Amino acid sequence: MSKPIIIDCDPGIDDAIALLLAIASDELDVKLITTCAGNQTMEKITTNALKLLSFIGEEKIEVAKGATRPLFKELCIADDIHGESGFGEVELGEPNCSVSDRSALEAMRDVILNSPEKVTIVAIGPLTNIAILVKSYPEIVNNIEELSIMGGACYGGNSTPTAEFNIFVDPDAAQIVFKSGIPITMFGLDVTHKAFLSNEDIERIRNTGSKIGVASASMLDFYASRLTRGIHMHDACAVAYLVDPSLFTIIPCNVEVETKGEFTNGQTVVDKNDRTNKPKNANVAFDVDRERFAEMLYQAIEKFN
Ligand SMILES: [Ca+2]
Repeated sequence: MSKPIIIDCDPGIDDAIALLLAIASDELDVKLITTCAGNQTMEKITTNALKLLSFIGEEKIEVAKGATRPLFKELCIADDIHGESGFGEVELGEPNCSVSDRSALEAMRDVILNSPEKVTIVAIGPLTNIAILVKSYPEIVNNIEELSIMGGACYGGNSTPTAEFNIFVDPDAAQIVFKSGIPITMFGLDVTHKAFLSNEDIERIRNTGSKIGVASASMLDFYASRLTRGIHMHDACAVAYLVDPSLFTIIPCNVEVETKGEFTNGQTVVDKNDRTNKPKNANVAFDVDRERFAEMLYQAIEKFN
């Protein structure tokens, strides 16, 4: 039986690949997509989600708008990596579906409460929507199976020397989520930097010949042109784990989020060596079988032929 999931995202090129993987996977049933400002502004990322669903003929999946900015900080976006539209220079055409009448908060609550099984949330943007959900409806925490998060790092950041982008955008939200008691699996830069595609992988995706294969490869070309250290499929890790957990090496750790540091705001403080004896509130991924991961992404995209 497939696992019911909600995807909270900010598409975003690697979000697009993560969405394709989730939708293609028989193991997962995407009940809802919610958006959270991050890689680009709310209007752009929500339009991107709708365009992608229209492009692949999955217009029936509900898309609900969430937070337009972090809880307390000003929004910072990643247009340097994802471009002016959020999808590089790829034009997927106008969407033929519209955004939900429900807010992300209400839609998440309803999907979780109405599901006979516990629902898993894949959070691949800043954690603002999830923090608001936890604070607004604490009674539904027990109905959440797991949070699979792309964010943070044990060693070194990409927005600052110590902070990863998704957590850096809204550290206050992240700290609420890590303290929520929901089972968390964290895919930080320690593992996502090992989850890269090679240029050959991208060519293989392009050569599927399908319109989604060609569009995905064009997005990845743009993404590659903006990155100097590899074509990292950050967000897809949080989905791939739900399809096949055996891809990853995971260590339970205590994780706290730095919300006050002068130089370290947004850092995830991962107690990998168990210095604090604090409760292990997250399973943190440190390694991935890259070859199998890349093959999984290829096969997912090929399925849209
Ligand atoms: Ca993202």
